[in-house]
Amino acid sequence: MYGSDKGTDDSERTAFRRAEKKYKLYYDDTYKSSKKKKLPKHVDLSEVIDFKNILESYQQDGSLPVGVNATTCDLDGPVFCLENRPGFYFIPGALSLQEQCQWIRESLMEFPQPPNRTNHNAIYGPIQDLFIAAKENKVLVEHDEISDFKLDSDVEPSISNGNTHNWKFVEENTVSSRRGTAYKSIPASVLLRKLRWSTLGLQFDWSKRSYNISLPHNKIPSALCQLAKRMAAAAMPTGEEFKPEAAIVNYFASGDTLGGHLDDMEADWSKPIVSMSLGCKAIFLLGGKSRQDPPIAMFLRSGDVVLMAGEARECFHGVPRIFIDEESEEISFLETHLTNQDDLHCLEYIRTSRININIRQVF
Ligand SMILES: O=C(O)CCC(=O)C(=O)O
Repeated sequence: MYGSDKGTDDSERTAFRRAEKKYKLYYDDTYKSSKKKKLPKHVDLSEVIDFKNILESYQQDGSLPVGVNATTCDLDGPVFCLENRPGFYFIPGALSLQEQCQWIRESLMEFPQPPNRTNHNAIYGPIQDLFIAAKENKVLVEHDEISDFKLDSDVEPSISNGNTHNWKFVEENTVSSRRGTAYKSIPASVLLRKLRWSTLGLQFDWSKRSYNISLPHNKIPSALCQLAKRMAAAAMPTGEEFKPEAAIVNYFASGDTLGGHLDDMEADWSKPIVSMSLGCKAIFLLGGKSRQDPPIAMFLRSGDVVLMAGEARECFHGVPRIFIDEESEEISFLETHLTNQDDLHCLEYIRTSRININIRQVF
C-alpha cells in the first residue's frame, strides 16, 4: 500500500494506476547534473478538484460546480458531496489552526508511543519517545550480550513478533566514542523521517490485514473521539452516533505515496471513516469500485476532513503526491501558530511532511 518515489511502473493497465503515475512526484532531469536543488517536474493539475475554491464561490454567491452538492450540519461551514460518489463527503477547512497544531503535536509526540504500534515495531520493537530522541540528536543502538551498552543499560529488552529487541537511545557522542564495538545504530532523526504509520485504539495487524483485539492498546484519546464524532455526524444514519475505536495515522515525506486500496476491514461499512489532513497539501484520488474506473483527483489541505461511508467505502482511493515547502501555502499559516520552543521541531517536521489521521468504528 505504501510507496516512495522509486519506479513502480510494473503496470499502467488500470485507470487508477495511470492517474497515480500522472500525479506522482518526478524530478526535472534538466537539473540532474547541476548543483542546483532538484525541481519537481511540471504536472498538469487542471483536472484536480479544489474544494477551497469551491467553498469560496459557494460562500460568495451560492454557486457550485456541476456534480457537487452542499449540505449543512452542526459544523461552521458546508459539507460538500459528489453526485457520482454517494457516501463521500468533503469538509474544507474543518479544523481550526489551533486544532491542526494540536493534532500535529499529538501525532508526533504521543501517537507513536507504545502500546500504539508503528512501522518500526517489526524491526526495533516498541520505541519510546522517538520525537524527543530525534530532537536531542540521539541514536538508537542495538546492544547484545557482550556490548558495552548492555552494561550501561537499565532497559529491559522488548519483545515484539516473538523477537527480542535490544535497542536503546544513546547520546550521539557515546556512539562515536565506541567505534570498533560491533553494534548496529540508526539516528533517531532518520527513524522519525521513516515513520510511516502508527495505530491508535484497537491495533491493526498489517500482516493479517485485520484488527488484533488481543494486542495491548489504549482507547482513542477522548478529545480525538469528540472531534471525530462531530465530523462524522454528516455521514451517520439519523439518530446514530459514531463510535471511534481505532485510528491509523499516516506520515508522508516528499515522494511518499499511498497506493490505491480499499478500507474494508471494519464490520459495518455504513459507518464513515473520518480522515483528517495536516501539513503539506496532497492529491487524493477517489476511484470507483473497480481500479478500471477513472479516479477523481482532488487537493487535500491542512485542516480538511473527508468522510467515506456506505458506497464510498467500496471505492479505491489513495494519495499519489504531497507538495512540500514553497509549494504548500498552508505551512505559512501553521508557522504563525507553532511558535514556542517545543513547537519549532514540529514545525521543522511538518514543513516537508503531511500527516493523515483516519478514525474508524470497527464493530
Ligand atoms: O492520507 C490520506 O488522506 C488517506 C489515508 C487512507 O486512505 C488510509 O489510511 O486508508
